[in-house]
Amino acid sequence: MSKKQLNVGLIGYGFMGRTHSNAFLQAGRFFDLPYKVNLKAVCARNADRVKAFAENWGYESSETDWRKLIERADIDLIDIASPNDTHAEIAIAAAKAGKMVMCEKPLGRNADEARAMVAAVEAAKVPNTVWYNYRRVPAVTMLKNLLDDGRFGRIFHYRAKFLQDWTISQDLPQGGEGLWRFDVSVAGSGVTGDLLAHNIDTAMWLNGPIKEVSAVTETFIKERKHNLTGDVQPVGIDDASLFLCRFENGSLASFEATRYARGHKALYTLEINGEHCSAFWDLHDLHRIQYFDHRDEGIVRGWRNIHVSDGDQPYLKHWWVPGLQIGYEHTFTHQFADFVTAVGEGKTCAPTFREGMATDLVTDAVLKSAKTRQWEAVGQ
Ligand code: SOE
Repeated sequence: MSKKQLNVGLIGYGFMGRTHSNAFLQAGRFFDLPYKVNLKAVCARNADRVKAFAENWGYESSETDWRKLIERADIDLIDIASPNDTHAEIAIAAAKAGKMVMCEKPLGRNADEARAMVAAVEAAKVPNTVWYNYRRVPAVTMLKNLLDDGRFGRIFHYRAKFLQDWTISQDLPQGGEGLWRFDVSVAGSGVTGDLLAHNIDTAMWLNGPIKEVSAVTETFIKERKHNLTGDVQPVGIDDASLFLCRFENGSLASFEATRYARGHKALYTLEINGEHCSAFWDLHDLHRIQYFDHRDEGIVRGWRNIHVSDGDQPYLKHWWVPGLQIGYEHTFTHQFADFVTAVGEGKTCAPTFREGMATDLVTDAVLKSAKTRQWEAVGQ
């Protein structure tokens, strides 16, 4: 029997538009999905470039107005890969039109936007998910399984960092294509919403909700030329953001994100310390987990360096043969495969919009605490 069709309409063709398109193409080749996925249309404002993108990735058609894309009866799923200031409006309209919605992180520019998005998808009862892709690195998913097994015992500490260095130059303008992450009105915040949001999403998935935070942020370069106006304007984003927090399970944590750590391009690291075990993961070595179990026989006790590449480890039986590792782009393929599978089974796919909102509530508390210089409770 031939499979049911799932027609995708993508909005945005930047870096994330490419990672998502690759996932749409790969998922059905490596996973047994309940639907045949069709790349129906891609939408972006520049007609020539969106056509070229459609040709390159195999989309059947293109649009330059997202409202038209949402109105199309031949689209089942709207995927939002456009800048942060477009997420809420598009997601709410898509949900009202009865479309499934996938949205790039962060869900909203703040928790109020996220709340409205959650209300829209839940009222319309449409499948939804936020692309927090790092959950689906096999080594990170395996760590989640180890924690859920109860091997670690009580958790005491969590430590996470996301370090980059691409914005150090004073000459880099803000705003416009590729540089909208510098424009606070578009991005919502700087590294807090862009990088820490990843750390927070993974942390809460692994270690439960965050209760309260104490943060410090800094904007090192105070003014930059704006690409759209040509004027030198104040910079409204945070260039670095650090916070301490307490999880609901009583564990303590520290988080740090910056775009000013010379030499680091995308150094996402996390460590968790429990009563019996500790584990460490590093995006630059993404197929490995460093794992320590105090219950090992003393004479051989020590840190194990586990190469997560075997068929019985998460996602890997779908790829090559044992020992051959996979990489960054696969995390998006895993999320899309999980989403389509969940839709087929009438289940939700984590992180849902509601779970994405939980991260926005923490980033809001971080930004608030940096302003008030007080501990702030995470809102509801
Ligand atoms: C920023 O440089 C960025 O591209 C983020 O926006 C992504 O979410 C992150 O995965 C890599 O870095």
